[in-house]
Amino acid sequence: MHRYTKGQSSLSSGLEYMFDDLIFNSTKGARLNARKAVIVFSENQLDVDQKIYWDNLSNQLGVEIVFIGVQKQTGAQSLRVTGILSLMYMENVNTLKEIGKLLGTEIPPQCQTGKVVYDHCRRRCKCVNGKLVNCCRVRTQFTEMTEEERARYIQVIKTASTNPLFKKRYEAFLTVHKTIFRTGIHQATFFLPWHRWYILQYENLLREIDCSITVPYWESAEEANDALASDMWITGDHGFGGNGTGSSSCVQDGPFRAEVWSVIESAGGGCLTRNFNGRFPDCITVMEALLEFSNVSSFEDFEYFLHREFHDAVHCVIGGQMCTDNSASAPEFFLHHGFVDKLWSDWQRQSKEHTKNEHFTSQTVMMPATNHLPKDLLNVREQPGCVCVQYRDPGDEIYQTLLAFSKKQIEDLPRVQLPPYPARARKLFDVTEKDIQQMEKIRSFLQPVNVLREEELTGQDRILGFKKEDLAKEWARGM
Ligand SMILES: [Cu+2]
Repeated sequence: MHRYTKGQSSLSSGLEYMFDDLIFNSTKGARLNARKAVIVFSENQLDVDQKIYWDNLSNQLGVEIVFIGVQKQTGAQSLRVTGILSLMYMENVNTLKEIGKLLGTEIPPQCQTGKVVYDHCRRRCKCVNGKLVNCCRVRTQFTEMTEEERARYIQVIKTASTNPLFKKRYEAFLTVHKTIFRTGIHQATFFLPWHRWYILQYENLLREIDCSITVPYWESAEEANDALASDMWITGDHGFGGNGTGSSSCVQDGPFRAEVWSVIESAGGGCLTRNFNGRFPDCITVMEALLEFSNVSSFEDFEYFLHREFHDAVHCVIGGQMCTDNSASAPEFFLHHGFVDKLWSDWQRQSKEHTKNEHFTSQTVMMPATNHLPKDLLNVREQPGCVCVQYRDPGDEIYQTLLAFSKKQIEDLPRVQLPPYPARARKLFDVTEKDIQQMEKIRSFLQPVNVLREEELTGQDRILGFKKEDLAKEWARGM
């Protein structure tokens, strides 16, 4: 049976289940010679055009049309239904909303042209002539999500990793990253598009469990000097748990603690491990890199910064499995990669040439373990399977303030010096002497003009790597 759902009347799985019941169970044996049927819920009159449409469908294609009136006053007369159509009623149900309630789901709100509407899978859509169009999955900053949303995301990961229905595929999928770790996916050739593809596949898997899920991102740059201080690592059901402890570095608290959760077989099947150590580039530096290397021709420098200085460093500052080729088995992997992908998309959205730059469009070799060329993943809004993704910018004061500053203002902000590239990352990501030289060149652009010493910072400033007060001062000066 093929189901077609149109516009705001898209149907929840609960309703679909009811249809199955209605069509198949009430007419015994019908499954053997199934007929085409369209079921229309309506609480209003149908307009004339729609009636012609249904009549045509019925007469020309032999499709059976079943109308279900859900309002007390909805009768054959008001629906303008004629002889060829069937009409049924739902007793004691007066509105579509009530059907939703009855089935524990929600009927999407009325679609008014020009309005932004979220569909039943929480995709952000535009409403045009009663139809939901340009629907996009929205990925948000993890620590800005509500506690309930965070807990739900974590619960879905736990279902995928433990429920026999998903476990095998979940494990096989995460093992791919390890299997092909050294086949170019961590070199500039494939790094960004391959990981964008990987996040998408992971998200697709999680959405089989709960279609409202998207993979959040962790905006780690605002906690660059003390990553462990982030709300990412709280121990309730809405955090990823804290640092590893003891000589094993096993995580002993939170939803992924050793007692209740293990990493996949291919990663050894033991406890999740973490071993926080060191720091990575702060959010001023990240913003500066976006501005400093903003030209299409500077893509390679931007990629180098994002990839080596930022991505590699965060992996190894968290440590444990995150700093090994088993990194994908750590649940935070995808939130870290989500942020890297978001930063790439920030750089890309400057222009069409930025989105489809030659570095990738010129490549003619398929990416490892995929049926895709790098160019298939260049537009976040047009990913394989017609998936549109949108990153919602962080809403916090610091991010929003930095966003409003000029390049010169950003450069002048006092902050601590860039940390050295972690020695642990050098081996893991096969970083060569030539790479190190390239990094030195990029670093020379990004080192602060006005240097702060770490000892000068306390409280939140110590976590940030700069003084929040300096941001406020600069803001006031610029007004
Ligand atoms: Cu990777």
